Amino acid sequence: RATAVPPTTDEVRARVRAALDRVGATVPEGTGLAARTPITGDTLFELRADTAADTDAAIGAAAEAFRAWRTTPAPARGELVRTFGELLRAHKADLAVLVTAEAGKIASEALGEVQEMIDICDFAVGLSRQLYGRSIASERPGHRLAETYHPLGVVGVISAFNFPAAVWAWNTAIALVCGDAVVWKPSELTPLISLAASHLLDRAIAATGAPADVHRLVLGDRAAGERVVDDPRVALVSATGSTRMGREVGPRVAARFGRSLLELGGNNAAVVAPSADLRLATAGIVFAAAGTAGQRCTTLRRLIVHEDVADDLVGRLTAAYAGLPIGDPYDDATLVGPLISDRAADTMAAALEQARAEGGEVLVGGTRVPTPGGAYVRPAIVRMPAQTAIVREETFAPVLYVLTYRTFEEAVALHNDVPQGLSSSIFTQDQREAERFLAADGSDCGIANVNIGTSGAEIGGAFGGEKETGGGRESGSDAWRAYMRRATNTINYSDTLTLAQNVSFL
Ligand code: UN1
Repeated sequence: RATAVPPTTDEVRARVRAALDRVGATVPEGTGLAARTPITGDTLFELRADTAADTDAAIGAAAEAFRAWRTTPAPARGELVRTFGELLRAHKADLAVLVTAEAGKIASEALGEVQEMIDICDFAVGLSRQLYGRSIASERPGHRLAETYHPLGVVGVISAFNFPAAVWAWNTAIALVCGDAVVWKPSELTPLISLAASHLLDRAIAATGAPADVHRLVLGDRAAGERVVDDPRVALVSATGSTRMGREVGPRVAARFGRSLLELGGNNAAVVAPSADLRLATAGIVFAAAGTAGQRCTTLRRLIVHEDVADDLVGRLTAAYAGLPIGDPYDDATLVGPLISDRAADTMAAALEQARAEGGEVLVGGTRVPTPGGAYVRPAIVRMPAQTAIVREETFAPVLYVLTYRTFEEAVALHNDVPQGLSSSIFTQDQREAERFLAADGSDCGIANVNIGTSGAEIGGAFGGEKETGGGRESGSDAWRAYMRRATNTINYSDTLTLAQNVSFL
């Protein structure tokens, strides 16, 4: 399929400037950080990076703001998030322009990312009147047991390039209604969307009279993230990124008895059973595997298909892949934009080479689309003889490995036999099989779906995964509890002191 020619760097810069102007955000010009676009691979602006002292000061200011914020009534905190959500609605298109410029997402997915931000604000506003604790039956007469949820402190949010704004919003909207202050260290690959989103929150803070430092943005590289991770004033570190990053962050935060919430790698699979509706499965698989150019943590990376339907399904998938429009992510017709960097394209090429060495056959894609700049690749489907070493790894690019199975037990065993545990799905019309996939001895992931792909979760559910994915849960359901501290209260309203467990003393 003919590819849409990407715009020039000057064209991208002009769009970005206009979007930033409409939002009202200014770019701190200086040195230390380059805002780049994967659309052409070039630099858009040189920015001033925050120093170590700036980072420490931001954490200190947030800690100070927390002291006032924690006693602001939760529904009043919700008012800040409601106002922020309205600004997001008004600037949805502007933010999407920036997401496309820095992360390379196609237009509809960039708008979808901003929609997730709006949705989580709505959720958080409702939550601001529902931070419920339990009331518990006491074993003693004249006593009452209850639990109270209190604000936790400063939340450090470390976010990744691929969801440069939504994942921050999940954390921040919830943390703010929970009475926490937030220090945000975004990916150094996406400073402009961070500046814009943070500026809109600052506008909401000013409009509602919340403490100015209840949110602080820190722009910098890995060292800035490390300061957030190691600072004892940061009560919770919520970090999204690679398993390698999480392996460092988790123990460092634990060493100072801080809390961490980790959203790390995924190696998500779909099982396709003989009864599956293959038309629906094809659509679900193509979006999950090739959408966002394979750069979601929920991207479908492994297909475990019953041998009776494998040829039919693979035929449909290769045909769909051959027609995927690749190129300018601002063009509405494009479905696959650029990878984040040349390095990502090299990693993809190396993975395909290893897959071949391990007996794999590339059925479609895997090559680079020639463009003057930017890393545009054709999403690949690779048939594998077994779940070899490369299949067990997360390669952050559009590579879908196909494995076949004979029995359901074999499919589940293959499914769970990877180190990661984020998202999973089964395509089947057999209800027993669907339920077995969702049961205790079925999928071992934090997300398990039926007749829908692995990616594109709604914000209403808790988001996160097991094993090397890190165990954290963000976004909806009761994920808010991670952002608060729980106090258990025993109240004696009798005139006698009764000890628990029938202990007698004095
Ligand atoms: C991520 O890739 O880090 O479920 C988050 C999804 C999106 C979020 C992905 N709602 O694909």
